[in-house]
Amino acid sequence: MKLASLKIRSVRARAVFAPMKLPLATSTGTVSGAPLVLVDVETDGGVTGRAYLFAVGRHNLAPIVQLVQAMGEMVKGDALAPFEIEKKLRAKYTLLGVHNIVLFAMSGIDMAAWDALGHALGQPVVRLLGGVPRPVRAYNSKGLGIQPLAKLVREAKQLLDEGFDAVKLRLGRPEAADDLAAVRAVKKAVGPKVTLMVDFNQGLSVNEAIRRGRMLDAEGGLLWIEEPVRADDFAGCARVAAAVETPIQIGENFMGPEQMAQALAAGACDFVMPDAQRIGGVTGWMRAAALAQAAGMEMSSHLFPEASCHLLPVTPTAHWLEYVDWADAILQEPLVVKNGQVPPRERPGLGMKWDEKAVRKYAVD
Ligand code: SMN
Ligand code: MG
Repeated sequence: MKLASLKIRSVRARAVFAPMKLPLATSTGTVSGAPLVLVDVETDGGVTGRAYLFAVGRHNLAPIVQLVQAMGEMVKGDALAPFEIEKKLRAKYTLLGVHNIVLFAMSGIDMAAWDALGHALGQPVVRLLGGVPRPVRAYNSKGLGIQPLAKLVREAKQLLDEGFDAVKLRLGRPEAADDLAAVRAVKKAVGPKVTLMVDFNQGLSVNEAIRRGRMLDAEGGLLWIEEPVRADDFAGCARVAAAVETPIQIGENFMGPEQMAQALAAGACDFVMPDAQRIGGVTGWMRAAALAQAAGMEMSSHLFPEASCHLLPVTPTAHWLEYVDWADAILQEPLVVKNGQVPPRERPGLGMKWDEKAVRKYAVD
């Protein structure tokens, strides 16, 4: 298919609230369902590109849908060229600010546009980016929220039985000793071969993060400590990273590669884990990957496993894929994980097709 004749005809955005098998209780809020915005970029050539966005809360669906639709009007008739689309939309939103849900909407259009390119060329997005589909190491990030220890331990075993050898615990209980007890209980139950990460979801002050970080250093055996303090407090996070031995992981809240560059300049962390919808889709991810490469820093993904399994194989410092199944309910062929890896996928684009029956069932007006 000739790309030169491939123009955007319309952009469709639909809201769904998909059921979640395991709710996730973090120190700063609970997620118990998946509010998703489905983005369809339709082209004159009859090719459609698809991507979804995660709205975090149901109440955020409507404004994100409206932003995607407004941006869709702006790019109607334009070439199916993600670089050009990003440049145009960024310019249109400069005075408002390219942050948060504005950036989510741009990222959704970007990912759907890359998916459409993949379909037009009959190639997976990883190949368009110069890579080859490869198995990607993944940890199971469903569940393991803040909950009673017996339930936590049962859930950890169950999540590993799904074919993983790595899981992430959410910490940030009111008492540090209770966090330590949770880590110990899970470590004891799963044994030393399992990789464990922990996530405070921004719940601590800088001083408390240093105190709990040192406590976890002494306990040992954790691959990373994630988001100990407020996501945009790079100076504070740098103090934590300097004081704590266990690597500090941040990045799910980087608003574009520009903010990631600021975090790196501040020495805020040891590892990064951008989120496809906050970093600017496929286009933003590739820029972030170059920053991580220049910094010599391991880069993992946050959510969006379907897109991330195309992105990590072209990330020079690729680390771990975060696996969740939150879009499974509306996908025709959800991602599978075997032996702790997402196997290579050869289907075109990002490889997602909507299960339209499920989309109707979970639709939100
Ligand atoms: C997380 C992800 C999505 C919603 C809430 C919390 C968590 C993670 O920080 O890293 O998985
Ligand atoms: Mg996190």
